[in-house]
Amino acid sequence: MNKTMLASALLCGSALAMTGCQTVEGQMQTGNPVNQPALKSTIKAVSGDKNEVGQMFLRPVDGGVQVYGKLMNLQPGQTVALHIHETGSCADMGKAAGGHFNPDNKPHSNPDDMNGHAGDLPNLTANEDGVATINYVNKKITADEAGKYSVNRLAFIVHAGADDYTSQPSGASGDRVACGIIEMN
Ligand SMILES: [Cu+2]
Ligand SMILES: [Zn+2]
Repeated sequence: MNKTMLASALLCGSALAMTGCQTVEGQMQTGNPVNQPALKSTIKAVSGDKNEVGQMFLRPVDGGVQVYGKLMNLQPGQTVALHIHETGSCADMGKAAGGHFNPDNKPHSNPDDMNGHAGDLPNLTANEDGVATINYVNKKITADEAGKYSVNRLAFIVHAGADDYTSQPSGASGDRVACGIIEMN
């Protein structure tokens, strides 16, 4: 099994509705198949039994890094914020992850704004099965092992609410509910 197939298998686990599975598989087929995910992250709840609630993958593509994956166990229709935070720790209910990854001292903003945090990402909205997917090219980060803009060894944080893309310093997106360390695939 090559890495693309492995990623598909992870993304298309039994908990995932077929529609969501097909969506993620389709997304994976649109990019350059030479570029395997360089980085990955297993997203876990920050409280309770710290159950796994999602998977994220990052791979270099033309002009940026494709961030793709899914979150599970959301409320149907729930919209949540996802960001890359500056410290690779999920301790203390995710607070140890610090603020948004921001190597150039920019304000929090819409993820498409090149004058915003490098770690800003679009909100995700769950389907009727509580599964939300993301497929987004972030132009402000790299998937390299190290470097000023590399997100290796940083952390994804999922928040309880949506990012308004405006409020400082983090979009008023609510409590940290899940977290995952980003690591080499
Ligand atoms: Cu965040
Ligand atoms: Zn931000």
